[in-house]
Amino acid sequence: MDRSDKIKLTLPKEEWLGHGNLGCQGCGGTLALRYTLKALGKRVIITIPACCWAVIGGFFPFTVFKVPSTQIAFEATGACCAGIEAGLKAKGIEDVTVLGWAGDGGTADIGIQALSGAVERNHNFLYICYDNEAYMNTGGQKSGCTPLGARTTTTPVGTRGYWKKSWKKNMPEIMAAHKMPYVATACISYPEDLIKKVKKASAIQGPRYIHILAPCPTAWGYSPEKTIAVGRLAVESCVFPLYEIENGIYKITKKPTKKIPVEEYLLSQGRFKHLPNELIEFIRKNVDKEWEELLKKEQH
Ligand SMILES: Cc1ncc(C[n+]2csc(CCOP(=O)(O)OP(=O)(O)O)c2C)c(N)n1
Repeated sequence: MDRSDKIKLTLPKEEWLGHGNLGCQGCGGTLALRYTLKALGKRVIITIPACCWAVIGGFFPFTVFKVPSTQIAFEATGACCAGIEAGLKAKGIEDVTVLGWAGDGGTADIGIQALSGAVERNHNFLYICYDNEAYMNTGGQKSGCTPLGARTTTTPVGTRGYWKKSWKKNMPEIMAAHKMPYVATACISYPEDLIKKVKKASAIQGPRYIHILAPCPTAWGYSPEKTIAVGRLAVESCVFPLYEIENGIYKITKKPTKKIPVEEYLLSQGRFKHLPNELIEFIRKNVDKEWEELLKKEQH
């Protein structure tokens, strides 16, 4: 009898990733795929472009994947998923989830065209972006999903304040504008919520999109054991709200009982340590405004 026979588990027991992955200590992206596969089970084919996960899985024959996976060019996740889906259809196979698994750079920047095209053509696939808010595999360069104010290797601070100057690209809203059947956000700090959404998405026909916040200790500048806590701060400060959009209907899945101050989230990480008070105040106002807008969308 192992420990899990004695305690009530809230997460599926099955693991579809083996031990010994090559992720950094405290990698949020690694948890994101681990939980996703717990939700999907073994009937899945994963498409992974250039990103941290192209490395984390390790090399054949030592790969941690216990399910089929393909690695393709950085920009091609959407196109590859569409091709796999067409192939499965031609063979009459209907019980396999086609999963696109890409970082925020591969999704919001270089892969957005292939993703948008595949969604517009109504392919039957699940696309998940694990968002660590920069190009981490190549050293932490800024992406379209890097939040305003963050220090990255291409937005260094130095004496001149070259932090990221533009607001984070809102991928869930961009995907929702495609009028697809299911769009959701999730965070690795709330695995039950994440798994519920992946399970729900896997039962829906057509294109589906989930955006998972996956904190990265290496580039965000906090110690590895704080990954879960940092993810919680993002959600509880409303910087990264958890919600789903099912056929255009918004539902917030986690409303913080007590909204924590935005600066508590920002100052938990080295990448925001340089921020002057005025900029923290500007970010706070925008976070509050976006949260109010989301609450209104939920009511309609
Ligand atoms: C066309 C092309 N440009 C650049 C690269 C180099 N490259 C490999 S991974 C990567 C970063 C990927 O960032 P992201 O998608 O955010 O995933 P993460 O590394 O953060 O997991 C880059 C720039 C590439 N492989 N192909």
